[in-house]
Amino acid sequence: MQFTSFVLSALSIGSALAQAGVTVHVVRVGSMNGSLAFYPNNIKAAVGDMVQFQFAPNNHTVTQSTFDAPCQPIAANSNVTGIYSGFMPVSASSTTTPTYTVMVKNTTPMWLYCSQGKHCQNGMTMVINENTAANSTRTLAAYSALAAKSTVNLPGTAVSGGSSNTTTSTGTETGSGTGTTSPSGSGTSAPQATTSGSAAHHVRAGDAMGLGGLFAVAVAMFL
Ligand SMILES: *[C@@H]1O[C@H](CO)[C@@H](O)[C@H](O)[C@H]1NC(C)=O
Ligand SMILES: *[C@@H]1O[C@H](CO)[C@@H](O)[C@H](O)[C@H]1NC(C)=O
Ligand SMILES: *[C@@H]1O[C@H](CO)[C@@H](O)[C@H](O)[C@H]1NC(C)=O
Ligand SMILES: *[C@@H]1O[C@H](CO)[C@@H](O)[C@H](O)[C@H]1NC(C)=O
Ligand SMILES: *[C@@H]1O[C@H](CO)[C@@H](O)[C@H](O)[C@H]1NC(C)=O
Ligand SMILES: [Cu+2]
Repeated sequence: MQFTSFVLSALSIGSALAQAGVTVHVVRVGSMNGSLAFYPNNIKAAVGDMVQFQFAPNNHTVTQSTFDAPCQPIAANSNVTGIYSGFMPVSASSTTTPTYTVMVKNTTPMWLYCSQGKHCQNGMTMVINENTAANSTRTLAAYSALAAKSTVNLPGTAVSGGSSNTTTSTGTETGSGTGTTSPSGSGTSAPQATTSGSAAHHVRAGDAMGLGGLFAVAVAMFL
């Protein structure tokens, strides 16, 4: 099933990049059984970790907001530029997966949403390094509830904070099977957040990316 499939891609890429000493958290952006969301939507990432967003059909974004104003780019409400992937159109028949990869610069919570249509209001929201110890009201659930009530859903003005890539791999597809994993760790408070970084990965998704069955992915080249 889809979640298992997704986890497999995380494991594949994570283990490949582990050789380079880099922890990569893979987040799938898009629908899984018709539910628009980020999978997973609540992750803990250490400073220096990479977060790679992998875009499923049809046309999503990763956009950073403040906690208090979901569905609006963070730059509209703070001095932080924030991360913005731009729109990532992907056809249902695509065999490659566009990616957008950022490096985590600090552990300040990063609140993220998809700026397509009403996706932000309808559940495409997530957090990196939620920190309820610093402020117990700033939970993903509360952020999502605020998002649901937003009257706007705005994209960023320019792609920022990370590296995008639309991959066309010549690598051999490998890796089918099952696995389980979950994000773990505890957050710490930190100063203002910005994120930047770059990484280029070749990722080839099998046709199971969109429609069930086992997932196959090959990392042909990285960094
Ligand atoms: C997706 O839907 C199918 C059929 O309803 C179900 O068997 C499968 O478990 C679902 N997968 C997820 C990840 O919800
Ligand atoms: C942005 O930075 C300026 C100068 O440092 C400051 O005066 C202003 O209050 C900041 N605005 C926000 C929204 O933080
Ligand atoms: C993706 O969505 C954006 C915003 O709605 C739109 O401007 C763009 O044309 C879409 N791209 C494709 C290929 O549909
Ligand atoms: C906690 O977060 C809420 C929502 O952003 C904010 O209104 C409140 O002032 C924060 N509390 C503290 C102590 O910073
Ligand atoms: C995408 O990956 C290829 C191969 O690694 C690299 O040559 C290219 O510069 C990357 N593009 C971006 C925008 O990172
Ligand atoms: Cu979306």
